[in-house]
Amino acid sequence: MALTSFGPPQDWFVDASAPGCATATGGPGDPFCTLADAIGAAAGGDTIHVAPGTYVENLRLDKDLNLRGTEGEALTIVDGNQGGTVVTVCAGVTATIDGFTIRNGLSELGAGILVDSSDLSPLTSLTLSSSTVSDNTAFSLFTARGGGIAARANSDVLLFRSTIRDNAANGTPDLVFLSSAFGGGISNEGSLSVLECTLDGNRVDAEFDYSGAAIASSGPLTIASTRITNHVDGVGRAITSSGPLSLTNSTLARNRLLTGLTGASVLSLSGTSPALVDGCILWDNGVIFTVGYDPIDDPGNNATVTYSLLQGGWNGAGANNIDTDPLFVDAANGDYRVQPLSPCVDAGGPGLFTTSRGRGGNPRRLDGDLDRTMVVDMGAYELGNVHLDVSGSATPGGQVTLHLAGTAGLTARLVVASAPGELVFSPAGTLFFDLGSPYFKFGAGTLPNTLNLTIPPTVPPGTPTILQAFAIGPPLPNGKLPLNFSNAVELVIR
Ligand SMILES: [Ca+2]
Ligand SMILES: [Ca+2]
Repeated sequence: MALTSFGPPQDWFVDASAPGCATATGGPGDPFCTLADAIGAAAGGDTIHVAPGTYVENLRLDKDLNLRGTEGEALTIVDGNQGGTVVTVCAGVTATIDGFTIRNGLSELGAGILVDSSDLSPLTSLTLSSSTVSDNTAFSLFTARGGGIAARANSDVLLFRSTIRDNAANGTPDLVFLSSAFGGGISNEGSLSVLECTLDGNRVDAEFDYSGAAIASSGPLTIASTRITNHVDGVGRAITSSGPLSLTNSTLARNRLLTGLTGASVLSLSGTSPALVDGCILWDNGVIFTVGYDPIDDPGNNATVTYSLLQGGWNGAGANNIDTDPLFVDAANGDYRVQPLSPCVDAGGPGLFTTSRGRGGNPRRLDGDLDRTMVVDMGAYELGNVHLDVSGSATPGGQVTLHLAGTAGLTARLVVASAPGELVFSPAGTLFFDLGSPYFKFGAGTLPNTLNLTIPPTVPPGTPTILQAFAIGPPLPNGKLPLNFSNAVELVIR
């Protein structure tokens, strides 16, 4: 906690398109025009609700704040206009940011987001969820660090269900300066967790020294159910890590070299910290080695690789690894889910689960091959036999359309529930609603199927609604039925 108010936490409102916002008080129905006005008015612990719009601002969070993009990341944009870092989390602050796109920053350090802590400050914390950090550039004549995000020492950062893409850390190509660049997507000197995220298309380049097109990390680093693809680094290092590393159920693919250079390793480890790679896919990275210390399998290393698919294999500590095509659905067009006959389905490790969902929202452990044994898949995505999408008008009396995709011919059922929850239910997966709250279920035909659902006119606005489907497979020889739960779709009736 940096600054605390003496009253209860307050809510503030921002809407750039609201009439009269220039003289507003920031209360409900009287929103400010800018986030800076709301940050100035708020006290530590307050929450700022931001309506859709593009806010051309460079923000400094100098107290504990919660920023909420009310309509989500696609519609709520903070644009730094290349006028420095877009969002700075000041030393000692605890901040949460949910539902924003943060873009177009330009600075030496942390162009999109800078978590500006130090060994001399109190712990600085950021949770970034359901957000996108894109098209930011760290540039320096000397050392550029953290194109998308830079987290300095003594920070604790959680990235959750977010996308970090098309950011860059660049040094000058001028021969006069021996420039360096680290962390095109993210530079971490604190403690970083990246859960159910996508890192794609970040770059790093400089004259003298450069590494970590996706992530350059010297502190504790945890990555799970995350896709890390299409990065460009002169020596092929998508991730460089010298601290303790846990990399689980993630996909590293199509990370590339700068033209004409030869590669080392897509995951480059240094130092003696333990590194665990479990349940991952490392494939088609255009490098000579997959995981390594330059050179790979340095007997002095401290890495263990288990239940993973590695192109080129692995000769170090660990077991149950394979070297065969993962059968992505369509990697060239950005679809890194695996096909039903992939060797990665139900082939992950039995013991280690750090997220409840795969990237894309399916339960993290599903019985993909319908043999009634629920096993996590290798890679960032979990193959499921049923997927639910909802479109339409989630209003009292409105109608929504439910699109049930999945394995043709399976029997589908649907649950409509009123409170979120999380309960693993072997062998079917995870229920994402609370069984102790009201819910009802009904038959939903045969996959694939489309159904219309009318929302009762008596449902009050603001009511949360969770929809989840399940698929029932053909009976096994012992008469038992295989089951899969789908992703959950969470609606708020407005
Ligand atoms: Ca599975
Ligand atoms: Ca199975």
